Amino acid sequence: MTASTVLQSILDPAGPQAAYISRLWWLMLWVTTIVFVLVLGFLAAALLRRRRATSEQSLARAVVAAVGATVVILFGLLIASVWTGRAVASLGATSAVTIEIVGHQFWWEVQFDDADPSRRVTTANELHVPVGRPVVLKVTSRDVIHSFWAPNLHGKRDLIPGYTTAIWIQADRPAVYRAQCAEFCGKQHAHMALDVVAETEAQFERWLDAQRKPAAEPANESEARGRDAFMRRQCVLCHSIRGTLARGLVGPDLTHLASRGKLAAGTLPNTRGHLGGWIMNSQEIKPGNLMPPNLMTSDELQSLLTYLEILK
Ligand code: HEC
Ligand SMILES: [Cu+2]
Repeated sequence: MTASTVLQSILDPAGPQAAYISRLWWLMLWVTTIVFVLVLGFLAAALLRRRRATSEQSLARAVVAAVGATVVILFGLLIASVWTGRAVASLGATSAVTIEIVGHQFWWEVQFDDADPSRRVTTANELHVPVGRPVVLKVTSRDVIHSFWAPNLHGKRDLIPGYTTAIWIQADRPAVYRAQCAEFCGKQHAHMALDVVAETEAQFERWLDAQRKPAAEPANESEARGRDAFMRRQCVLCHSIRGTLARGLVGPDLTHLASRGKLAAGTLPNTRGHLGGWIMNSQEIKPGNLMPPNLMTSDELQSLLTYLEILK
């Protein structure tokens, strides 16, 4: 991964929508802070002057003025919030990169559609987008309600089973932005993260081209043994590796597993050691996730890892 990872925060906006949201946040913070300070100021003044008599008339005038100011301020904030809601709803662009995101317990399926099915790209837990271009995310869920939230880019959006909604984002500078499931979806909800990799147009096209290729073929005996192990075991029932017989749709597509930075929705760095641990018993690492443990000899595991590592 080339770009640096930035802190996951709504206060560090990296796109137009997030900028609107953070501006609203600052406006509300300042307005409420000023109101708070004023109220405390009046309270202190009232305590200090309590012995002096005040005419009923001036008291009534003060109350009316305070109620008036409250109404004006609340209306102001309401207008700002409705305006922000409208502004973030769309980028008003006529063309955009369209990407489908499907939430699963507890990982993200990412699909780049294409009229030509052979050019369609399916990946998981990593979303690549070109910098400076509007992107439409069509989001839905296969099981329960999840919520897509990349705070540096946009607000939250629920992923609802059987229902697709669109969310516009645009990343203005290259970096890796962390997104997180923001709607409690089960035991491993907290381990359901997604990296949004914003890169230059050229890098993005190169990445997309690489993802379009079918999986790498084994080049030696150990890699071939690893692939046999994968095809012989239940892995094929749940995972797809394009260009092979593995067509499972229960778990993440593994065609280009080795190109991803992390494993299991941001839970582990993608290294050989972590991959081995995950395959042997992912329940130790992410208890309650939907992949069963796999008992195998160390020989079989090593060749399986050697094979999975060529899936760049
Ligand atoms: C019953 C279905 C099932 C079987 C069988 C299964 N997996 Fe999985 N696998 C999953 C699911 C579901 C996930 C996503 C888990 C999560 O992140 O919550 C997953 C995740 C993974 C990941 C991480 C992928 C990523 O993008 O982070 C790897 C690698 C993997 N499985 C390899 C294997 C291998 C190798 C086998 C066979 C030895 C196997 N799996 C068998 C369902 C299965
Ligand atoms: Cu979730």
